Amino acid sequence: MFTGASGPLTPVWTYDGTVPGPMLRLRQGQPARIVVENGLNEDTTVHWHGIRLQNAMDGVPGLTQPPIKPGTDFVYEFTPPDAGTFWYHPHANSLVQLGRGLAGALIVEEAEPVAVDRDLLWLLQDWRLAADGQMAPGFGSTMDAAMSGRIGNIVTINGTVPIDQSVMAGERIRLRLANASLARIMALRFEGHRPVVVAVDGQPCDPHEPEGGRLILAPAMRIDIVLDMQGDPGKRYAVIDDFYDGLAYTLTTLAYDTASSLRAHPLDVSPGLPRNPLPEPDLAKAERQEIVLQGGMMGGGKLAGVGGMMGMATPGMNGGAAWAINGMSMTGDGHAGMAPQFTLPRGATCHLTMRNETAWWHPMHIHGFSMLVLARNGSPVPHRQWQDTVLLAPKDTIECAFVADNPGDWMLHCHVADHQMAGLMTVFRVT
Ligand SMILES: [Cu+2]
Repeated sequence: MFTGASGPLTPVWTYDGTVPGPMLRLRQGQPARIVVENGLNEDTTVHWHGIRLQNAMDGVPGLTQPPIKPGTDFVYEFTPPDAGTFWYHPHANSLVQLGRGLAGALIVEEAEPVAVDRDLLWLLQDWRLAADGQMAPGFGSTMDAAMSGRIGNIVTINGTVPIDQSVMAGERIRLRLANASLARIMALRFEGHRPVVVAVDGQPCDPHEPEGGRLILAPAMRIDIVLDMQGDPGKRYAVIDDFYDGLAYTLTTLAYDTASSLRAHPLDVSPGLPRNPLPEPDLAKAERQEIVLQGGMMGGGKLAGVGGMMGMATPGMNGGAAWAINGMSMTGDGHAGMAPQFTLPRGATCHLTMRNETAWWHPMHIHGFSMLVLARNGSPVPHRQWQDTVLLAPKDTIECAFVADNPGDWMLHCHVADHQMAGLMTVFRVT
């Protein structure tokens, strides 16, 4: 019942009976052991998105582990090196399994607690429901696959469509935003407030206000913000997502308690977070690699799929390839026999250029590593930022770097699930 007690029931797939799955809280540097039992009627795995862990625990079927068969289990054991906001989801038949609800948040707590009044998390999910509240059919349709992916018609926060978020004047909130949608890109604005970005994809950055006050959150990305609640007691302020032109909507509303402010003056303590132990790229000695994203429908833009496109030559027909990386289409989800696109010697710095030749947006996700983002379209990026999921606008070129310190075969793919399934996926090897 995403829309409240009176709304229709929507059958979903769950971890431990809830959507989203249970919020896992781990401690930085402390070993974790998580047993996954597969109660589905199909193979699954769990990918711990953004965690730099041993390859065998990365959860890609056929590449890093055998799939978890129905009625069997698999034990994931890893020690998270980085504190921050992460999430978990299946990496088998992802489009359907993630789209039907399998996702959860994973918080790795800092060794020393961060000084805020409240620590909140919004796990955002986007659903395409039919009028009767049932999951709309047509997962993997040709149209979705070759265009913007399966964008839905209802967005939930932690499993419900919320009307209000109760807040107190004067409090400082750490708000962890995680986009677990299949395809929806979001641009969030907090009316009357000035969010400060303190971490992206779990990795702390220099605290800064986002350009134009908009937080761009593509599928699989996380942004931690610090919000000083400077609104007036008793008032209400909208949180608006206006990424798609003409399709802005109010995601939720910050509803202030009528009590007077907790503080006479806003906190002047810097909201910065302690850095994680990421290896520093050595750009002077870097191995250069380039991946080129190709395919999709002509035209493009932020959103298409309604009218006008029928009758064109259609890539992605019958679940085939609609996309390619360097001329090669790896389709479906993780499977056996995925040959690496390139190989890096262990310890080398990789200078990776990603060039989007398509007319569509792609959040590119790297497994096992966090990448230092260097430049976008030739210009250095304004804030020193590490990301495991980097959003490329149509025709964008992004340069990043990372130290290949973790051996294994790792995936690099678009996190629009339809795009990944239809060919926007590759593998690289660290020996
Ligand atoms: Cu994509």
